[in-house]
Amino acid sequence: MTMIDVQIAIIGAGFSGLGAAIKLKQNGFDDFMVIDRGSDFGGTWRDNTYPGAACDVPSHLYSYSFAHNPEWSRSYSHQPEIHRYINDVAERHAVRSHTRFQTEVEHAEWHEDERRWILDVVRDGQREQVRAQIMIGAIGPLCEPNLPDIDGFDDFQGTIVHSARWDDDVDFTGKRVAVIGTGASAIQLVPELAKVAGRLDVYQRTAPWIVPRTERAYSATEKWAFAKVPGYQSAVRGAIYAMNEVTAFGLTYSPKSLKPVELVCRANIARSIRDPELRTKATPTFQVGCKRILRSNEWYPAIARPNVDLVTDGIASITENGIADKNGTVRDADVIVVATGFHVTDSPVFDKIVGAAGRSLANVWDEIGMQGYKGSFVNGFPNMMLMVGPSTGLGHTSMVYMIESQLNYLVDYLKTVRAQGITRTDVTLEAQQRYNAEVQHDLRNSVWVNGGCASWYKDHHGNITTLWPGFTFNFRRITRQFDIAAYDVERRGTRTRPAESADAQPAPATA
Ligand code: N01
Repeated sequence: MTMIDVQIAIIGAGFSGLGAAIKLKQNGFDDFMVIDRGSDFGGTWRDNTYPGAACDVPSHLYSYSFAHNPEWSRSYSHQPEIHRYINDVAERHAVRSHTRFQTEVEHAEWHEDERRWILDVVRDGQREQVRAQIMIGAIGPLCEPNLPDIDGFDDFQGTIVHSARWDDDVDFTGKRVAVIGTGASAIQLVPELAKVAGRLDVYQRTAPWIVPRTERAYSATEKWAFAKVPGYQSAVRGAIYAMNEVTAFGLTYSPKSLKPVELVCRANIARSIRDPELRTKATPTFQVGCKRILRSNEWYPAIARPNVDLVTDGIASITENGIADKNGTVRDADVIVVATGFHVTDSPVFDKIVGAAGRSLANVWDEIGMQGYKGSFVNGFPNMMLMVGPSTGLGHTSMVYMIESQLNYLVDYLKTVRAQGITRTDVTLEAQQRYNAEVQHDLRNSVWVNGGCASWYKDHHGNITTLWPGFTFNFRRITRQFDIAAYDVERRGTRTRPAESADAQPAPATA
């Protein structure tokens, strides 16, 4: 078996893994390898190729601050353009030579005696071992498709496609199509499928709140200005950022102040749907913001089309030929599109990462909920930094901003390790618990906790462990510097690690 030794292994070549690779290079850390199971950069933006896939955060903010793109064609970009952008940035920063594509990490385990992460990977059917002093888990929270727990999937004789694993060979023209789910992915793909399908049944469990999408193409003059007028693109970026942060206030601290957003959503429904029964079905019953606020001008016109039915009776089972609802009606389908999201707090990847006490992330998080320190480190998993880890997700603005905050933290961590000859770093249980208690305290009045909805933002303990509470500039502030006091560290030639860091019992989750 081939064994490869590197200082730093980065798992994942999406926005965060690529960002980490670039920052490492820029700061003189050249001994690293990026590993990704796909065939190019982009992560979720490579994998989500369903028709209509697009970003609902404006492009000028949904991009790296160190790689502005004056050429964005539209105010909100579509998937192919974002995917292209990420690969262009990778090319410009020459990180491809550090990257192993089509390489799947099957298992990653911390070996205490060697002070190394050992990664078992499979590449072209060949097993290899990568040994790294530091592992960066840039695996992305939205990468493992979630198949709903509905009886009968195996019996279905037609075609099943998940939104995050699109199959371009499936022809929807004139077909009877069923879509399960009405989240961010579904509201983008349903309008496209409705244009070509013979019949389209959309199975809605919970109606989403949807604001209009103020999307438009940029003119040649605007693109010229973005490229040539000093500070113009940064100013636009800053303005988008500032406007979005206002929403953060409402989501976290004052859900009542989101009432105007709800009125905009209600007007969107009233404007687009005439049939009172369909209007009622399409109107959510939870507080706006409790689930992600979606953006679309096309969803309501699509579900009002004569060839589209919004089914709200609930799914009883999948049959050989279609879907049976809870009223006993069976609707035939040639293709079922499953737009039911991702395993976020219960990702199967968590089983593959095993820390110092021989326990996997899945074991640990099953017990305490998805907790970490500053979204980056987890007690008992030394020398491992997660990108977009616990409590870093957002409902209101660009994840790239959060990723870049973590990149600051990562670089300062690595510089500290280099300067001080550190061989082992483990966040203390006390620091992690204190941090999570603060996060949960900050979330107590939020719409995500009190808005009356079920969402993937919550873990199985009922805690919101995916979202950052409040303003993103606060996360930027706390990740500016690596705060070594929160960690048990061991330096070259010493073994000063206190016993409790790996072995102590974590506090149970509090719902
Ligand atoms: O997944 P979701 P998604 N029976 O989990 C329904 C990001 N994103 O892929 O609401 C019937 O949001 C479920 O119903 P309910 C973004 O962060 C961003 O759409 O749970 N229905 C829901 O309607 C987003 O939040 C963009 O009652 C079932 C849907 O499936 C995240 O990805 C674009 C069901 C799942 O919605 C995930 O979005 C796209 C069942 N058993 C995605 N199980 C941007 O524009 C689930 N559902 C940036």
